[in-house]
Amino acid sequence: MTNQPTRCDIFCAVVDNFGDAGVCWRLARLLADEHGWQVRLWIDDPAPLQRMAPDLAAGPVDVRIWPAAWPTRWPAADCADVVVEAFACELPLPYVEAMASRARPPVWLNLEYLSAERWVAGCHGMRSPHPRLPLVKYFFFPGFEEATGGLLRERDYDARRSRFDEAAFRAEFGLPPRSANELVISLFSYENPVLPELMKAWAASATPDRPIRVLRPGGSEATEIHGNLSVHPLPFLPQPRYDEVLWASDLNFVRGEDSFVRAQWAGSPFVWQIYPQAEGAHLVKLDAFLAIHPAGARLRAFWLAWNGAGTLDWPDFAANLPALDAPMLQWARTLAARPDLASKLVQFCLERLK
Ligand code: TRH
Repeated sequence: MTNQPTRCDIFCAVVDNFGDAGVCWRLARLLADEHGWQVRLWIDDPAPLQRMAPDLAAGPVDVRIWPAAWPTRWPAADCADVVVEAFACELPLPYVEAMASRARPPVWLNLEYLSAERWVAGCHGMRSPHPRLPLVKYFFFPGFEEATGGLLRERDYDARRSRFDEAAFRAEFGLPPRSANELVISLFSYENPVLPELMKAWAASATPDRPIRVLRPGGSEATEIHGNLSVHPLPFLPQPRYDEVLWASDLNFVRGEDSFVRAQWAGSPFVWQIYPQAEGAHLVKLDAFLAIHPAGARLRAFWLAWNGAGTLDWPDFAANLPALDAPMLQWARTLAARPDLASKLVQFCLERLK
């Protein structure tokens, strides 16, 4: 290798899958900001990125729109040293041919979805030779165990958190100062048929001594007040600021992959709505996570019900909340002590680029 920065192309096909853009953007930023890589992010729909990163034109990631039709030939010199194919999206054939024509082919990774299933550690880093061309693709699995690719986390996460000013955050979004014993809940979810029932349970359990304030990031409705329950929409914030919503809350409802990971870094109790899949495949993944989490047994019934399997019992879950604080923090610390995904990815690639 010369001392030129490593060039990396990330390919992301969003289709209507918002979170894929979230994961790719976070990875692209980390590789550029923390590792000095020269990153291009090829994305078919820039709309989700523009919401998460309104300042993206300022760099450091070079965002390119994935064109409807690619050029038929791609210059080999325009291929990166590292090529990340996110979530098995198919790379344009001319690009793959250009990769194969290079004297030293790029390190080609398929970045997979996050899962706590046991087989993940065994499959992380596995090779898949191209059937026709002299290329090898490696499977790169994010994960919770040491033997996986790890999780995305910024080096300055703790510093940003310690600078967070909750009172200023609340004032900025028109929320009154926190009252004693207020339970603040952030709610970021897919459409969920159980939500009206949960809202009713919140309204029924909120009291003057224990009011409930729900923050709905990305919500467009007007603020609603039902007795001691208030529901406030928040604007969809730039990606780093979504952490502030989590820090300002005592309980976080999150979904998909990226917000799910952020809730774990926040270290407060959280409820995960997993992306629903055919034939309940998502419930297997949900269960795999509950099995490795130190509070899994306490979370199980409520999480399953939030994901459509079982009866939602808010009073029972609420009574359990104080007992969740310690295991949530312990889990956040355990994970944060491990190398983060971007550092692992860099190491994996540099070893193969030597
Ligand atoms: O949008 P998601 O549902 O994404 C999911 C996952 O990627 C999942 O693995 C995939 O299978 C599924 O899509 C189809 O939820 P997720 O992953 O939490 O992504 C949301 C992104 O939006 C995340 O990066 C955080 C960001 N965000 C903001 O930047 N600002 C905000 O105000 C909010 C609420 C979110």
